Amino acid sequence: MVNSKFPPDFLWGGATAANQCEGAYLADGKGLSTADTLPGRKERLPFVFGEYFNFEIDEHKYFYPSWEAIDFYHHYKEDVKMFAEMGFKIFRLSINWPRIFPNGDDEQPNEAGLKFYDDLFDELLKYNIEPLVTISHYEIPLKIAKQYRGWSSREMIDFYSKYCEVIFKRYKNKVKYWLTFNEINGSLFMPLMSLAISPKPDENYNQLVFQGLHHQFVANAQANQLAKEIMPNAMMGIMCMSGPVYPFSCNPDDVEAAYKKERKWTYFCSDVTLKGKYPYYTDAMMEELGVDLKIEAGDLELIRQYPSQYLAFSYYMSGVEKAEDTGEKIEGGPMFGTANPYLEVSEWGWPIDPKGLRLLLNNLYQRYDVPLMVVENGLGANDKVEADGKIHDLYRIDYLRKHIEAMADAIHDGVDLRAYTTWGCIDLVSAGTGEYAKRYGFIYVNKHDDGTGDQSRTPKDSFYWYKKVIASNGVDLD
Ligand code: BGP
Repeated sequence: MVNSKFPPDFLWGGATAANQCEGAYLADGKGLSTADTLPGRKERLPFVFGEYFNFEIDEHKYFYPSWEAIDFYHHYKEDVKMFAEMGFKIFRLSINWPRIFPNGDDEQPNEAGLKFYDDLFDELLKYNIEPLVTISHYEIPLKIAKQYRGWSSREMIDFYSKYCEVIFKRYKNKVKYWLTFNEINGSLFMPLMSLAISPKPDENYNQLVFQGLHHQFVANAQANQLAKEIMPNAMMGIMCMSGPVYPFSCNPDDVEAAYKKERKWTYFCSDVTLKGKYPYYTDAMMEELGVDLKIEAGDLELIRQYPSQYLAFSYYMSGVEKAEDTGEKIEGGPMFGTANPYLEVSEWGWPIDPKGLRLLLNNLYQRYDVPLMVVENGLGANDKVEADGKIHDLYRIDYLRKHIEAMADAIHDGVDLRAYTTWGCIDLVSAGTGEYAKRYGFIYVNKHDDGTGDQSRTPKDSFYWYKKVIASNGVDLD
C-alpha cells in the first residue's frame, strides 16, 4: 500500500498469555503456577490490588478460571488457523514456566511441555506467523514461589536463568523475538502477579517490591547475556505497562506530582533495563520510598553490559495526577488516579485515550531511541451474541481504529514502531478480575463465568475488519 504510514514489514498481530488461555493446567506433567491459585469471577480483585494472599487453593470457596481457560492447549491449531485467516504476521504468547519446569527447581525439564511449544511454534511458522515469546507472564512455578517467597529471594535468578537456557537452546531456530518479563513495572502496584510477592499489612511494601525488581533486572541482564551466546540473532526486549500521566492542572504542584508519578511508574524499569544502569534519580527516589536496595558485587556491571534491545509495552490508558489527591478515583484500572473529564471510560472504568498513545510513543522513542512495539492494547467489553448469531462489536472497531490512527501519526512523527499485537486477540480470562465476561477478542469463545459454554469459536465483526486493516497495511480502517 503506497499511501500507508506503516512500514511494509510492519508486524500486525495479537497477544495472549499462557495462564489466561491455555487451560490444561495439569496436563502432560505441568506443575501448578501462581496463576492457577488465583480465584475468578472478580473474587481475585482484592488480592491483586493489595489484600494478603497465601497462594492456597480452596476449591469449595473459589472458582479457578486458569484451569480450563479457553483450552487453547487443545484448540491451538484451530485458533492459529483463524489468526492466519486474519493475516497475522506475529503472535505474542507466553511459555507457561511450570510446563517446562513443573516445580521450578527440577533437575531436568519436562519433555512433554517442551514439545507442546515446539508444535505450537511449528504451527505458527507454517502460516508465516512470527512468534513473539514472553518468558514470564504471571506463570511462576508455585513450588518455588512459595518456598522462596517469589522474587523477593535472589534464588529466583538462577531458576529463571536455567529455564531461559533450556528454552533458548530448544527454540533458537524458531523464535527470534523474546520478552523477558511481562509488564515488569506492573509489580509496583500488583506485586502478586509478576513477583509472586504479597506484602503483609505490617511489612515495608516498597522494600519488598524494589528488591524483587532488582532481582528481575539482574535476571533480565543474565537472560540477555545467555541469548547473545546461544542465539546471537535473537531480539531481546523488555515489556512495560505504559501510559502518560497528565497533571490535573497547570499548577506547578500538580505538574510536579504528575512528573514524579510518570517517572516512577512509566519510566523507572525501562530506564534501568534499556539504559543499562539505575537512573540518576534512583537514590533520591529510594530515600523517599524508604528502600535500602541490596545489590551484590557484579550486579550493576551485568546490567550495564546486557541491556534490552527493544521496548515492548502495553497501552490501555493514561493517568491524571493531582498534588493533593482529593479527586475522584478511577476504579479497576491499573493507572489509578484522578478521573479525566475529557475521556470516556470502558465498561470496566478504564479511560480511553488514543491521543495519549501518540504522545507516549514519542516520549518513549525520544527517551530510549530503540525500536518500539505495542504488544497489548484493546477494549475489554461484555460482548453479546445477537439474534442473528453474530457479535457486532462496532465499539471495539472504533476503539482500535483510533489507536491505529494514533500509531500511524507517531510513525509519521518519526517513531520507529515495529509491531502491534492487540491484547486477547481471542477471548480469554481477564488477568485483573479473573472473568471470562471481560472480552477483548476478534474471536468469540463460548465460555462463561458460570462454567457453561462449549468452547466453540466464532469470528466477531472486528475479525473481518482487522483482516482488512492488515491486508491494507493499516490504510483501510473503515
Ligand atoms: C495487562 C496484562 C495482561 C492482560 C491485560 C488486560 O496488565 O499483561 O495479562 O490481562 O492487562 O487486563 P485485564 O485482563 O485485567 O483486563
